[in-house]
Amino acid sequence: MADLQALVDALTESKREVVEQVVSLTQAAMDQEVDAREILQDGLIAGMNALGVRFKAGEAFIPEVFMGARAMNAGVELLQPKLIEAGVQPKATVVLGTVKGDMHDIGKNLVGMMLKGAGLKVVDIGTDAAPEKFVEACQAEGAAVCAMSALLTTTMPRMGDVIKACKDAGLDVKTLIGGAPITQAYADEIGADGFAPDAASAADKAKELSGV
Ligand code: B1M
Repeated sequence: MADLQALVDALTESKREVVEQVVSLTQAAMDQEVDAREILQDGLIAGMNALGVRFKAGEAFIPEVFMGARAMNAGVELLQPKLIEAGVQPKATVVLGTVKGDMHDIGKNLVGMMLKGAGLKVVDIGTDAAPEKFVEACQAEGAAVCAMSALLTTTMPRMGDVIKACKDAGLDVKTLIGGAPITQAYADEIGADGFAPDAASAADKAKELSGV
């Protein structure tokens, strides 16, 4: 019997050797012919969720989350052919970017990793992204959620511009915002559908907003 709990534990603890551990535990589960969806859901995603909980509680830090995300990506890569065979599709698509005028991307990248860890497809449009770029990507990808990051008080207002551009384009998309200066009060003020204070909460919120 494959030990998916060991996979969950390796990701939750996210120690220095987590990438090697996850690759070898994923391979072992595949060798024992455990269903790829089970390995993904009950091993990799469950482990990343647990690491997210530790991160939110201040028990794990950015390096552990980055390593965990790298390990998760390595595991998913290994599983990919089996997942395709099993017809596994991401649950929903999130377009993610840092708004116009803002080059900060460390937090955004962390959010992207947690979203992927939650089984969502992430279309990362990078930094300094104009409202039209968000709209085009949401249209092209049929995104359920348009997610924006801003780190500067001077670029926060660009989030309102993106929300307006999505509405003007008639998009059926929920908007999610976050970043160091952003608060729930600000989200309410500009009419965003959701706010998340950190990467793990962003994944929870994106799932809630996309209804998956
Ligand atoms: Co900049 N910078 N920076 N900077 N920088 C800050 C943000 C600043 C607070 C530093 C300071 O003065 N104390 C300050 C902003 C002040 C303000 O507006 N109130 C500042 C400034 C002023 C500037 C420049 C203007 C400096 C200058 O040139 N004079 C300039 C602006 C450039 C630009 O963007 N146009 C600038 C440049 C840079 C660097 C390029 C040097 C570098 C960025 C490198 C990069 O990102 N690739 C940089 C850095 C590293 C920082 C600090 C030190 C760290 C930011 C960071 O990555 N934190 C920052 C000071 C600080 O925060 N202590 C600072 C770690 C990251 C994991 O956290 O991004 O907050 P964070 O993400 C969190 C949450 O906010 C949340 O989840 C993440 C983790 O859980 N979150 C979301 C983020 N996005 C989310 C989206 C969501 C939900 C949650 O939903 C979609």
